[in-house]
Amino acid sequence: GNLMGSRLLLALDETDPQRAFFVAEAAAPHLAGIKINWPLLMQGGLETVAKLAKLAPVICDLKVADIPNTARLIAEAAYGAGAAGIIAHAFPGAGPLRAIRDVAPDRDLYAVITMSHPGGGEFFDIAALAAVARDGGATGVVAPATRPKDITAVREAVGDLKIIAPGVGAQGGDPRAAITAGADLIIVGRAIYQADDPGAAAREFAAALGD
Ligand code: BMP
Repeated sequence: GNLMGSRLLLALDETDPQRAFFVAEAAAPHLAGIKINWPLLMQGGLETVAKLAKLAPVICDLKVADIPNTARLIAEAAYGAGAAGIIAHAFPGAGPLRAIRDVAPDRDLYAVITMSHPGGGEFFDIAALAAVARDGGATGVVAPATRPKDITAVREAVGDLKIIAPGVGAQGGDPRAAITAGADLIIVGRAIYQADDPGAAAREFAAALGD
């Protein structure tokens, strides 16, 4: 049994809002949260956040990478719509992260430390960006399930911040290896929302991640 609750975040990049809500409803009982990104937000609008928040906590993966004032305005919109968390890039520095944090000190802020695609680690300095995440008040970080060694390095650098790890399923990452390396939550998109039975797929991933 998994007494800690689900370790699974659904990356809901389904671009048809109706299909997205069907998937979210089917998967929700097995989820720690739903991550939405530009593809669904641009199709469904900001109201998508409030609708999904009725099913599970919503993380807005906006990959914010801007000056503090613009970051603040984006955060006001996303948290105001009901987001439980926002994902921002760390590379612009601690100032923009702090600006987001100040909008909603009781919600989550995740900073991207290094990315999951081939070559996605090339321009990201794990130690430096982990320090930015901490200075900026991030509550968590994003690190790649496709490179468990990087998750281990991120874990050493961020202490007890929450690590959420994309790259499982369609990108080839192994969920158990990511957890063993130090991830807290695993992010799965296509392998769930493109499945014939998204509810069953979510249940299987969640069960595989159980303690
Ligand atoms: P999928 O499981 O379909 O590959 O989806 C992964 C999700 O995680 C996507 O929403 C993607 O934008 C996001 N993501 C990622 O894949 N790698 C990163 O390094 C950072 C991400 O946010």
